[in-house]
Amino acid sequence: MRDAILTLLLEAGEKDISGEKICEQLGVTRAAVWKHIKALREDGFEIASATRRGYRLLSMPDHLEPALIRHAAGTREMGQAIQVYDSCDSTNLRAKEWAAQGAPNGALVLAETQTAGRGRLGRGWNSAKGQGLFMSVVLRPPFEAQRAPILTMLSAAAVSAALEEVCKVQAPIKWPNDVIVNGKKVCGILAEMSADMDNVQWVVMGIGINVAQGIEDFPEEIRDKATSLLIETGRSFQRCALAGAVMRQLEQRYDQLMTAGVGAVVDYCRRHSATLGQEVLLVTREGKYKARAVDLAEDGELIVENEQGQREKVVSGEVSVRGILGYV
Ligand code: BT5
Repeated sequence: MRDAILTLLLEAGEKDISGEKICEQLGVTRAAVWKHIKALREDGFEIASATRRGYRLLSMPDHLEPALIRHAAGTREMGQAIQVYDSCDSTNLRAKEWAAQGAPNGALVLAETQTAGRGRLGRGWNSAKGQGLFMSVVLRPPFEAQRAPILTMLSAAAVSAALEEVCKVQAPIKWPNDVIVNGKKVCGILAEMSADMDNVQWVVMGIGINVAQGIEDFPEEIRDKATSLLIETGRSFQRCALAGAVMRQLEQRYDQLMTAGVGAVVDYCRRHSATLGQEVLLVTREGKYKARAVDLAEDGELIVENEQGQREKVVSGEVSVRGILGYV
């Protein structure tokens, strides 16, 4: 009911919506509407009310609210089915559980904080309460497992484009799974998948975006490479609006991938790459070596040139790419 009332207030925008209309549309009593409006106010929503004219939403707190995210996204699928946790172990774990129980394509899990936020290869993800977006989307692409890595790039492209749109910052992609602002990591992506012999059953795309941390909020050992949108722009951003923008960008790009193939994603990542042209250190199971990142292949894999001038393809998931001079 809270969600439905909030949705009606959001849809009314700058106009008032009468208590009577809310009662009619939702089939509840005036007293019930009043009770929910009161609860919303207690949670920090500023709602104007005037006799005979009705209610109007003036401002919102920075809570993770499904109705706000859905409204900001304006999508068909991505970010429409939503679960929000105040605290959970990892949104990827929760989304994997939901996926196994049949969550639809685009289902989204968010948390205010994570007690066991995860990075790749067993690493952790620092998840300061209320200061970041910690979210995981369930994707059900109708293709085989070896095509799944493109979805990580697609998600990185969606985050990069959303940050450029909402925060007006340049947000290039450090291949394959980081989004960078001013040379530091503002977002990391962790893809996990379940597949059978023929097809992907689901992919859970975990996206962590640092929104409102100050530098002292990060543990000391990552302060040289981590940053937040607040640190880089000096501005605060509504996390629901940002989550909605990421979902909108994700849906657009996902639809395009399904209808026209990988070309547009790879092209976006090429044009917004923090990696291409850089000297990088490739860390593989066999050891480390230096190379220059020269291009993205048509399938999105990284092409590097080693010190002997030979070119080779790097497959994501098998290597870490590190900058020689800084993080990028
Ligand atoms: C990643 O791994 O960048 C993937 C991070 C994915 C996080 C999201 S949050 C929602 C969802 N639920 C989860 O449990 N995970 C996903 P990787 O490339 O391995 O980078 C991890 C490394 O980044 C760590 O070892 C630290 O050095 C650094 N790091 C940790 N927390 C960070 C933060 N908040 N911001 C920037 N860097 C961080």
